Amino acid sequence: MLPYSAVTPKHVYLNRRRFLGASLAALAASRAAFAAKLTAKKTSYNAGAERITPQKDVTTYNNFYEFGTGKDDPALNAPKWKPNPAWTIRLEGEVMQPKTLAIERIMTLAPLEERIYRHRCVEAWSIVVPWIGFPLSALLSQVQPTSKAKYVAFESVYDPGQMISSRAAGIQFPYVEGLRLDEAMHPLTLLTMGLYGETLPNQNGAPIRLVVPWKYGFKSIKSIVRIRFVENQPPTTWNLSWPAAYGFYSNVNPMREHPRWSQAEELRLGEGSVLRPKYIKTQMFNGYSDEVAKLYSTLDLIKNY
Ligand SMILES: Nc1nc2c(c(=O)[nH]1)N[C@H]1C(S)=C(S)[C@@H](COP(=O)(O)O)O[C@H]1N2
Ligand SMILES: [Mo]
Repeated sequence: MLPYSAVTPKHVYLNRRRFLGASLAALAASRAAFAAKLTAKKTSYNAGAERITPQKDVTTYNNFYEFGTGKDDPALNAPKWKPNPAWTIRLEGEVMQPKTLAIERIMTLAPLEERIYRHRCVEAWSIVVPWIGFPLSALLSQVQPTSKAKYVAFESVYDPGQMISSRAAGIQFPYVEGLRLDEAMHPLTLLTMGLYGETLPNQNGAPIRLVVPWKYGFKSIKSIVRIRFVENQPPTTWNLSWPAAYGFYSNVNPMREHPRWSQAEELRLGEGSVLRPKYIKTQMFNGYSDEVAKLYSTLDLIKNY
């Protein structure tokens, strides 16, 4: 794994500059420096010999329903979005003392790492992405949960003036997700601010999103503004919209079919060709069994999908 300790102060500085609205030239320079550091320290995390998906596929074919339901809508519509430059995340609920943290402060909570993760969308396509971030646990440990806290509920930003309506999207906004507290604290669960050596493009969940690599992609909630510690399993957007298809856990599981399609295989984006698309076998927990299977040792994973 990539230890960023050597370059952290510079990163912190560069990121501050970026979020405080540095000039365009300084921004370009800081991005270049940021990218250069990352290339120098590139580390693969658990992706084996798999190829990193071309950046273009990752940023132009995806889901961000707030900007439209087509796979090319986020790349078409999200770049115009102006996320609040004074972005904050509110930590609240079953905690001793709720806290609101500014993005600049959040960036300093732990050394940034580059992690190459497989990402498996429930719609049976997959990508391999070099994310930049650090474990979510570094943020969660900024507050002290009460003994009642068993789950963590996440909420995305919703700006009706710049995003489509719930009715048009067919799902509830703001987009909400949830994890069990032990899943949220797991070292693989990444709070993510960048990809491919750059800050997150809007369509991938700027300025800060979750990446939970052993679960279907929709658990990786984008553009987070609120995190609530709760006692009971919280509602999640896709579960509310179609409970038979989308459960709370949504661990990648090739044995458990979606009502409309098999989950045994996935289309790897950016490889193969139109005539010969590359399909590969989907792995249990998306290939992260060694790390996470023990979290579910007492659960029936067909019932608890
Ligand atoms: N707020 C919000 N978060 C979201 C979504 C969304 O529509 N809105 N889509 C999810 C789905 S279905 C997937 S596959 C991933 C896609 O992440 P990526 O675009 O970075 O690949 O984001 C997830 N997070
Ligand atoms: Mo997805």
